[in-house]
Amino acid sequence: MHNKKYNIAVAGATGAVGKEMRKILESRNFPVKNIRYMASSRSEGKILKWKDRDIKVEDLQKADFAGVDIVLFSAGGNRSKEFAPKAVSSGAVVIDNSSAFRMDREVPLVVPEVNPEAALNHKGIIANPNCSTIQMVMALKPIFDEAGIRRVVVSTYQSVSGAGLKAVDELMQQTRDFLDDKEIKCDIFPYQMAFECLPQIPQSDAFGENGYTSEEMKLLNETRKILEDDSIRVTMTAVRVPVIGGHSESVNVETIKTIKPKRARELLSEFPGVTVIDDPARQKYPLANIAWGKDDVYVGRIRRDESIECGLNMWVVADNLRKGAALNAIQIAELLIDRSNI
Ligand code: 25A
Ligand code: L14
Repeated sequence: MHNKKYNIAVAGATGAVGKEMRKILESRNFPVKNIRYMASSRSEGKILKWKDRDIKVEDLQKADFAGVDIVLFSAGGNRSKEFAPKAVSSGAVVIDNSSAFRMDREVPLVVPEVNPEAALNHKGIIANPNCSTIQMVMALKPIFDEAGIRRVVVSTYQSVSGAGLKAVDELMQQTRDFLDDKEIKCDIFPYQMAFECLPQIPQSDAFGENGYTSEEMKLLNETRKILEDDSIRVTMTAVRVPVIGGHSESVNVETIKTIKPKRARELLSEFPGVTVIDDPARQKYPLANIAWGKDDVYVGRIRRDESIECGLNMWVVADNLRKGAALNAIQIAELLIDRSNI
């Protein structure tokens, strides 16, 4: 990296992902010259730290992006649609965590370990993929490069932190109320989330005409875009489980060429950002509680799919707010800086 420093803004700085962004920018020593935090009018004037400095949260609606080099957006799709173009016309590069622009042909969709080159063709906006997609493509990429992929069958076990801070509070409260024999209140989730699995993500407007949820369709469409292969077939079920942080996934891959579990383990171990935990004899496999707070994607339970000629099963776990959102976005910014694209 050069010695240049950058003016950064975080839009949605008070949210679950925004909070991780602030932590990660600090811990990775990101070359920050000046930093600004933006959120809704509810949070205007609130003081948040940047190292030992006090930073006042601005109302995104009123914010002027002049002089900002990079804006990290994580305030929901509607806010991105409204304010990202404004930031771009003031000369900033936008790295957007929402689904607003992901499938836009003009917008690169980037996981730096998987398709870094795509980022360099941006026209002002780069999209950060969905959390479940990111961890899955991290595990698929080395297998794809070695053996090709015909089809993927994925079921997700997604934590409530993906639905924001208020969703985490709701799970905690419901758990207490359940144990205390009190009435369970549901504001965010459509049903009781404590001690339950919900085959619906997100909480509202989830289902399309084909019966799949929008979260499920992201796993198909985003995977094809990132791996640049529209022939890959993907079928998926996305499930919310009462875990606070860390998404888990059962991933079944049908490859074009044979690949042995031992070889997959080797390739995955060598892949940057992936850690293999796979020792069935000692009951070692990835868990949400291992991944939570960490940067890597954890892969284990790697074994042959004995029902087909060429196939593998694996269990893939990552911190959905870090690699699934904030960390990946900041790695995209670092990639632009490294390649002198900004
Ligand atoms: O459905 P949408 O709109 O697409 O939103 C998607 C949701 O997904 C989360 C994010 O949740 C968002 O609500 N999200 C976004 N990207 C994600 C990703 N990649 C993601 N989740 C996982 N992976 P969140 O709650 O964690 O963060 C929301 C952030 O967006 C800011 N925001 C909301 N509306 C805004 C806005 N900013 C500008 N303009 C708007 N109209 C939001 O700011 C937050 O930073 P905030 O000011 O609402 O601060 C949140 C704090 O305020 C409390 N709070 C929230 N709502 C209320 C409230 N307090 C009182 N009354 C309320 N009605 C919260 O407790 C929190 O402390
Ligand atoms: O598309 O509610 O980035 O867990 C990520 C969080 C979609 C919803 C995205 C959740 C969102 C998802």
